[in-house]
Amino acid sequence: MGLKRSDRRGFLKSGAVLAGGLALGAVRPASGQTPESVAFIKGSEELIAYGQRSRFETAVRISHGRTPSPDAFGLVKHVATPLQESVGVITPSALHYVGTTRGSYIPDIDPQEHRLMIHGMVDRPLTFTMEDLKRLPSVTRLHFIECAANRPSPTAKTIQESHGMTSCAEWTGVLLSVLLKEVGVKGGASWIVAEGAEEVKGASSIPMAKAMHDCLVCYGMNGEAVRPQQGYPLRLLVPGFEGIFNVKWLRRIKVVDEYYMTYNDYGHLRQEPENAALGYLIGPKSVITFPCAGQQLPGRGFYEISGLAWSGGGAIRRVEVSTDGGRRWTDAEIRGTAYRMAHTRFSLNWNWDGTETALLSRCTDEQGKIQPSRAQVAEFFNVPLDPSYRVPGRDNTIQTWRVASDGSVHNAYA
Ligand SMILES: Nc1nc2c(c(=O)[nH]1)N[C@H]1C(S)=C(S)[C@@H](COP(=O)(O)O)O[C@H]1N2
Ligand SMILES: [Mo]
Repeated sequence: MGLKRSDRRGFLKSGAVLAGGLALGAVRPASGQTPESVAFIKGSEELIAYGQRSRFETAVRISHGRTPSPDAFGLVKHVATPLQESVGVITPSALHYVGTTRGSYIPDIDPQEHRLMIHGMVDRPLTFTMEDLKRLPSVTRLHFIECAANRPSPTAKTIQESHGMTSCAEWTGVLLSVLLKEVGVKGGASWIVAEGAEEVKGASSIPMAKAMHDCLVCYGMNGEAVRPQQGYPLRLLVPGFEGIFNVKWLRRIKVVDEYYMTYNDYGHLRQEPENAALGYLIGPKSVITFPCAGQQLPGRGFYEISGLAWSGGGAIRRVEVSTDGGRRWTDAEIRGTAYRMAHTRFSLNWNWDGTETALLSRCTDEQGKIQPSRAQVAEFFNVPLDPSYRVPGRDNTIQTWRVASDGSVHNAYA
């Protein structure tokens, strides 16, 4: 049962209803920590020059699916973010998921040598250096990226396995429209093809309307240079579109008048009409990050349910949470500002009575689109719902976590 925000203080004060492990009122320093006994991290020149997290923080990325990263040849494939440890909405750069379409060696690019060429159906083909790009007006925006491989799955043991192929970062760069105006797009041009610098080129065809609207050519990520695994020194950001469009190690944009087949289309072509109908946009989608599969609740009592919601269709307007398997839904609180095409944190106060239950979340975006259940998608496409039914295109269906009476939390996929 959800509690209004104003109820929370009073609720926390009555320690009796809190989970056993949460000993409010026992006021003494933790495990004998006195000012004299606190251990210190020895200052090293490296740690002063470039910091790192505490050795007690252990969240790490894992290989996504069955392909290990790096593989026997040193290729990096898909790597998933530990969403179960996420707080706020920004994914630390070191934990940002990695998507490499065909597996890739991470290019080691000297920014001094790097160039971005824009050519094709343009008045003035141009080649930009990193210095050129940094002279132009910049924008900084919070945006998520999500891989099409990110989907609720019957075999996932943890949220990292089912939902870890999305991350959100603060991106800084130049609007692609600024560069396209600089080269002068010719009449009749309707697509761009963006290409990466690695051996498989990671190229994608993107509609001109999107390119002109809000695509970013990024050199900055979370306050520093884009990380090599994310496309250093330059990547394209196509807000709200499926991950594969966000071309990393960006070195070439060709302006064209039709969709170009690229290596990326292998496995991603929308041949089936139902798949094509779903378009390129992500979501709306949400998932509860605490409590989630793989976690263990210490006992009955108060918990803040917390999660992330995002949509390719714009800002998240509403998130509802059910703590009784989907019978009743309560509006969750949106934490902070809900930015367009960015992860948005939501929360709901919950008093767990210690009996088995199921937790679900569903979100609505600014277009009024509501995250569907698997049953609704199956009904829409008029196919029987069984556990083997695979949602076509990008799967943004509702994720259910089952809380067992011993406090263990599990993936409930049906
Ligand atoms: N050049 C290039 N760009 C690429 C890819 C690639 O393999 N090569 N992978 C794409 C895929 S499939 C995804 S999901 C996103 C992942 O971005 P990230 O690694 O920064 O999370 O990058 C896209 N851009
Ligand atoms: Mo991807």
